[in-house]
Amino acid sequence: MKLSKLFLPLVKDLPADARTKSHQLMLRTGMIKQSAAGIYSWLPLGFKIMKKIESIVRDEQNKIDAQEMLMPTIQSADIWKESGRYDDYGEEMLRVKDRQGREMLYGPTNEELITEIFRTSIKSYKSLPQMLYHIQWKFRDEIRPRFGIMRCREFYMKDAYSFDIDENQAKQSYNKMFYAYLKTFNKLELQAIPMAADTGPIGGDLSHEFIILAETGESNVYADKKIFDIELKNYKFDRSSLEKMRNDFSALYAVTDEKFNKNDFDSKVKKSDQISKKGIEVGHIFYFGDKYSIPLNCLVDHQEGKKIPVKMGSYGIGVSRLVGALIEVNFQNDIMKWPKSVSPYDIVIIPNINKNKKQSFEIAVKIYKELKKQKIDVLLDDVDENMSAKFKKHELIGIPYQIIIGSKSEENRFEFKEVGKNATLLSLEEIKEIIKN
Ligand code: 5CA
Repeated sequence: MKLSKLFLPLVKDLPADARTKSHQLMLRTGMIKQSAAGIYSWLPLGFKIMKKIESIVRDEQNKIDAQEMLMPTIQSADIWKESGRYDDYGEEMLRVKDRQGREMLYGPTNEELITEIFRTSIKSYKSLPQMLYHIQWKFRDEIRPRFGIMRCREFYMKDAYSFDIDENQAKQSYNKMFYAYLKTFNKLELQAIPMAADTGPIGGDLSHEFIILAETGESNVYADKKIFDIELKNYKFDRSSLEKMRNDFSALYAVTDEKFNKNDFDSKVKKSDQISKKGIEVGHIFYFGDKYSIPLNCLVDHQEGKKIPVKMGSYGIGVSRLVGALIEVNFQNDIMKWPKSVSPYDIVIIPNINKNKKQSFEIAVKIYKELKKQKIDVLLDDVDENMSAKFKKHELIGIPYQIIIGSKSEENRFEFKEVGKNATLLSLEEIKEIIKN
């Protein structure tokens, strides 16, 4: 892609409410545009990054054999009346009427709808366990939407639902998801801490939030820093190893405000190991047994011939919120560097048009074509502006690798720079190798 053709509406004047790094950067680089309070359009740059995050989330769900599907955003109020949550959910739920006067709503989550689908489709214990997920827009009429897409009203979520015959099996599903979440966040180069959590309007008695430490986070986090020493690679994907993994995490103190108790914290964690910081919740998982299957009558035939309610859990990841979380973590000293796995482009070529303009540009185009041929997703900065303006712009766009064509480049060796590191002179072959690895 040529930068001159990219739809990248850079914004200089930020609204007063843009106070966090992620909100500011996303507006400045034209990743998003607000269309109403807490509702945003995702413009090409932001959308591309979000889609890459989505694809990593999807891969890790598929790896644990969760099956992807797609439920609608608009749901009938009837099933929510069956579960009892239609009234309980309160003003966060956006309620609408269709032309026949039927009560509908924009889904804030999907426990009811998936249970309704399941109860009419699966009749026997032999079809269990099942794990289904979708990645779909949600709407919650948050009382105070803020921080851009971090706490907005319409947001993009991966939500998965597990169905098991008994509590024991359901907890195995929970552990699998726990593992998949840690893998997902690792791939995004984020260190997520699983924390014992309250269950809120979703319900149930077992729940973990996955939290990324960041100054602008909304949650207060209290944890034992030994939790960072637990390494996922030490666990296998089998029942007992996954159980051990969850127990190892649970043995260390890690909670947010709602579960915080100062006496416990001080008695369980020695002072020098205490972390007391802010964090961003990027995922939340729940085991709630038959909270929905009983009222919605979601039963399966059991071995002894009697019908029993399935045991369920639900598992959410804030896919759109993750875009902001990655910025909060990676935007340092006014320089953004996307993790390679989600960067909008693999590399950017910046010809020095201050000197030997025509020649630099010709070399840049040649390299651009060559990298494209190799299926490397490359951005060519062909905009006619001075070098300092160019560098400033790329410090915000955050592509991790740059080729700078200018005075320092030799005939067949070019100035190559990984953001945050010193530039080196490399041949195109060497550059290709680095990008491909
Ligand atoms: N049904 C469950 C699990 S599928 C559920 O809805 N859980 S949740 O309420 O915790 O939401 C899951 C994730 O969505 C959160 O961890 C958070 O990352 C994201 N999220 C929730 N509310 C918002 C919001 N207003 N704006 C952006 N992301 C949000």
